[in-house]
Amino acid sequence: MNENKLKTICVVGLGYIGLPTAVVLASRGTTVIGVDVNKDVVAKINRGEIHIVEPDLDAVTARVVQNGLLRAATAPVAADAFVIAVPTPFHENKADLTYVHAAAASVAPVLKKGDLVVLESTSPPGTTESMVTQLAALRPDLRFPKVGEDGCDVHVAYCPERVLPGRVLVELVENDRVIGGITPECSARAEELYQIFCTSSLLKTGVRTAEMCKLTENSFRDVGIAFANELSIICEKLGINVWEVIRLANHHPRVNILQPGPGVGGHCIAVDPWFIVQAAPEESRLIRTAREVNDGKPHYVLEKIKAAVAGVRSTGATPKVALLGLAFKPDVDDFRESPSLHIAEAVAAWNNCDVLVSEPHARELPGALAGHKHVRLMQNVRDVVRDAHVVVMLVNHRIYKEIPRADLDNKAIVDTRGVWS
Ligand code: SAJ
Repeated sequence: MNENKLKTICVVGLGYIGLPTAVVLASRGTTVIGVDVNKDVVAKINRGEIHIVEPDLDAVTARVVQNGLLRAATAPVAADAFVIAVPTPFHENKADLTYVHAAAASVAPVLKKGDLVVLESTSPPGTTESMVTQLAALRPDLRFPKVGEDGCDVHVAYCPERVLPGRVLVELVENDRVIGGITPECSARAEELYQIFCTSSLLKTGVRTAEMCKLTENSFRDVGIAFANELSIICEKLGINVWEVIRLANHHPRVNILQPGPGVGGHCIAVDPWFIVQAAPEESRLIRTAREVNDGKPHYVLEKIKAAVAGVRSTGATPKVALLGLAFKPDVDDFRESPSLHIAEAVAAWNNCDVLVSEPHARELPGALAGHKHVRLMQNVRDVVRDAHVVVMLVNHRIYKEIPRADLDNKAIVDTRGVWS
């Protein structure tokens, strides 16, 4: 049972973060109202079903909806705390805060003295304070917190999510959380919320530090991957096996190089560093360059495929190209910002070869791959490879370990993940 003072919590935005957060809070005995503007999502959740793919989330959702602790609605209702977990997309080199401001506007009418509002969406530094300014304008009858001042009617904090898709229910509970209140009193209030379900450390800090912390974590990873990707291009030029170099270098006790790949995908690491660049363009030279290196990697891979296709064509045959994997990383069914999908779409658009696609997590061809006569999605992995002249390893899904090395004999191989290198 929830012995906490926060008995009723409204979670605004029922996506990849908001829904699991709402479900986990409800599973601890809190009454949760999940809010989403999408009526279909709301109806589905109220039937005890889910609209995203995440291990075990379906069973826990069904249980908390059935026992009445979670219900979904299209608008916020009065509650003790409000968690905002809506998307912050990146448009024209700027963070688009439309959804954050719309969520804050929807919460404003039901706020009362003593409430807590926590923003979880990945945001450029200063966003939470701008949300407070907005709330204060909408509710002049309530006193909102100010950095460096004591006292307020409604506490406000920023607390970024840091969960890895595929492990969300575990990481929500076990990952340490950074909590940045507008004031220390706000941080303490927000800490009470995360105490409901977190078994990990709750680290309190200032609001802008918390916002920057999330961006820093993903930029750190992006810079690390860019280093690996640049290294792969350098080693190729010098005729050196990059995978062996990394494996050996990582034996050094203070070296831990990440893995090269076809580029960086997903909706976080490929986006969040731009929020830092936006905030300090002149100063963010390394972070910007890392983004450019990672964004450039698919073009490099495409040049290699192009050369392999030209090689087959010079023998008079119609080239058949096998593309293994379309997801943004191994063993997930998520194609958002996937460099592998972009590479596949570009190869399909050349219109000069047969394209055999393997993606164990797709029942039909996603994106712009659909509708081409010369592009086929094939279920059996060995068949895809058998029929091809050129085999391109794009995503090292577990299932590809089943491909015997002998199946690749006499084929041109473009291995972006080092599976066969
Ligand atoms: N990748 C490589 N080489 C590597 C590691 C990853 O090329 O060595 C590529 C992947 O193939 C993928 C991309 O990078 O295309 C991102 O994958 P990821 O597993 O590094 O990260 P995400 O996007 O699934 O999740 C990240 C996580 N952040 C960090 O690890 C710092 C997660 O903890 C965050 O919660 C999430 O972003 C988020 O929501 O911000």
